[in-house]
Amino acid sequence: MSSVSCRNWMPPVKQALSKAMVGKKAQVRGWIYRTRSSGGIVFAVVRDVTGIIQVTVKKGAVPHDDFEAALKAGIESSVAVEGEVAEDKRAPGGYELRASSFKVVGYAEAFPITEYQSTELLLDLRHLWIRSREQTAVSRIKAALLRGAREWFHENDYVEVTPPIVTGVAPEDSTTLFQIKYFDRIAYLSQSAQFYLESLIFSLEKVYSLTPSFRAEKSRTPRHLAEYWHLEMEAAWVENAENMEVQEQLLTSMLHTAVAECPDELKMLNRDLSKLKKIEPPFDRMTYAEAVDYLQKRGHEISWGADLGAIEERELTVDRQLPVFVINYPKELKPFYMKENPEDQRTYKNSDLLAPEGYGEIIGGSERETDNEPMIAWLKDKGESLDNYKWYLDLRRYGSVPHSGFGMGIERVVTWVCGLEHIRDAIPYPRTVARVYP
Ligand code: NSS
Repeated sequence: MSSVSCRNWMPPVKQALSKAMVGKKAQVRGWIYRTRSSGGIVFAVVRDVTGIIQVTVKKGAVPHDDFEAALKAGIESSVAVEGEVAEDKRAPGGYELRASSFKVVGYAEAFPITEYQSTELLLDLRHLWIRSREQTAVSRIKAALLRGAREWFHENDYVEVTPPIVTGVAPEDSTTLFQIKYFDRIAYLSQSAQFYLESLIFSLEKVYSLTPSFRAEKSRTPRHLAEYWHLEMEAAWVENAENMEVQEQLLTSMLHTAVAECPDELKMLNRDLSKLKKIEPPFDRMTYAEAVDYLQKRGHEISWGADLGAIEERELTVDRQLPVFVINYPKELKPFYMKENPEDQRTYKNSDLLAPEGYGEIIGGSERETDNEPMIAWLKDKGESLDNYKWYLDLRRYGSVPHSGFGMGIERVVTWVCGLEHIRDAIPYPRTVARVYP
């Protein structure tokens, strides 16, 4: 319980201690990261938004109650400290705050996370684990990537739009839809905003959205979430070659923003900044047929028409430093809305962008079919109700234009940029087959 009113405190300095502050008064508010006491001194390392700061609380240098509070306060207790900045080589960062006042704002019970914990326990205690320095670094890098994306779209005249999450259509795969009871009928959680973005290009021409997408995929893999953040764009008058150029530029701009704004966070995650800095367009393009050929030569049992899974995508990218586009997939492997490739009618004008170092697919994109005839034939063939798609088919009936777009899985990008082993660490509260708690 609070033993001090925060209102009585001046806002603390939100910057790390530095040489210029030595001898000056400063205030710190934060949470105890670790603490020990010896011979009338408490050494409390306090964590705040700037990092960690060592605070020394000396008996006699603070009021008696403050010293008792410093002795009593355990890990994750929230504290407010005033004192003088001093240089000390042994302190993390080289500086410490010598307390003249030490108030506990909220005592913490014995913190349930200690050094070695199972993955399951850390997921059960996710609401506490997200305070960790690794998780904090990932959150900052993710925010920088998203800011980089928004800036790029803004500079290139795209309009951010807000498509619905509750929908009646399955743009990707009707077997991975989450059904919800929607008043007295069934509806679905969105798999992709694509169809809605397509409808908006007829007025805004260049649009994008950032929304949660939902996939009821039973697969427990290190790259699938049931709920992920989807950055999607759609543009009128754009063919697939230009669509890929947009992806290269957007992704590069996102990476450069993250490297510029979060170098310390990336280093803390052991990420080699020089690798990320080198990423610049153009990225290589290889056809699906070339990819199959490459895989066969490396001993993979794969033939034309088979999908590229995590293992194949790993092989295609493990030795690469730049992302690579795989283009022109066989029609059977991709959804019905894609435009046929006039140079090989067995394939579409589409691309998957694979991240380097073995990470694999981060973006799926294509030029879109502009005529209803092949789409209606496909839907009928699959036994889909044309009524559900009537509005989508209308888009081709009233002034159809060439257009393209793509969707980027934000947590896939974060997994790669942060060098994570599992996608669940790219989101504060991962939703997987086994988990909706906390
Ligand atoms: O299914 S996609 O490949 N394509 C679409 O949804 C298009 N309708 C997007 C568009 O053109 N507007 O998904 C796009 C990306 C894919 O490349 C992955 O990076 C990511 O979305 N994705 C996922 N991330 C995490 N977990 C899961 N389950 C997942 N599924 C796709």
